[in-house]
Amino acid sequence: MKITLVRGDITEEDVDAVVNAANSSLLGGGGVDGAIHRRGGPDILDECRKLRASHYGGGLPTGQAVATTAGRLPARWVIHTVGPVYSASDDRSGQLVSCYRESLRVADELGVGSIAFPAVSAGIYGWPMDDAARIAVDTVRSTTTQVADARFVLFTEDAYAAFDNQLR
Ligand code: AR6
Repeated sequence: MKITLVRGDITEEDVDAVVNAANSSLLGGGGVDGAIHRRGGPDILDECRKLRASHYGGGLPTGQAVATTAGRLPARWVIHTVGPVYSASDDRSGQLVSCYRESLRVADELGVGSIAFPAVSAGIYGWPMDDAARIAVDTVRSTTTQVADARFVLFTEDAYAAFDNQLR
């Protein structure tokens, strides 16, 4: 698998699947989640509501992933995953690892060739960027998958630098 870094807005990526740093409700929020629903339009939320009414009545658990349409985004699918809220006293890194693994598992089920990830948990959920980058890069690198092209799309200079440091 080829892993690359992009500085920019994940909603503009021309890939098969874009990963959303969602919350358990699947009903939208700020950060990447807000941007994806704004740019992708109402079809994404419609499918999320259907998931809540069927399979995920209690919400999507932390560390899991589920796909919907990408609506008007250039991508074909959005893979929603719920990162853990950072805690200094409780090691939740296993859940963050799971977000990347599960997203790639769902991507494989869909036959995705290219995928774009944001820095899951490293915004509103407070995960320190260097550690978020280490977990993201190590996990995607070490996961067996059919996905050929994985991109990390970083919104800020700091995030880009942290991921660049890990990739070297
Ligand atoms: N493209 C790429 N990266 C972005 C974009 C974008 N358009 N916008 C923000 N980022 P966050 P979390 C970066 O907060 O920490 C939502 O309310 C951002 O700078 O989006 O997992 C959800 O509904 C940061 O580096 O996700 C949840 O409630 C990274 O993406 C909660 O936030 C992740 O920041 C999830 O928090």
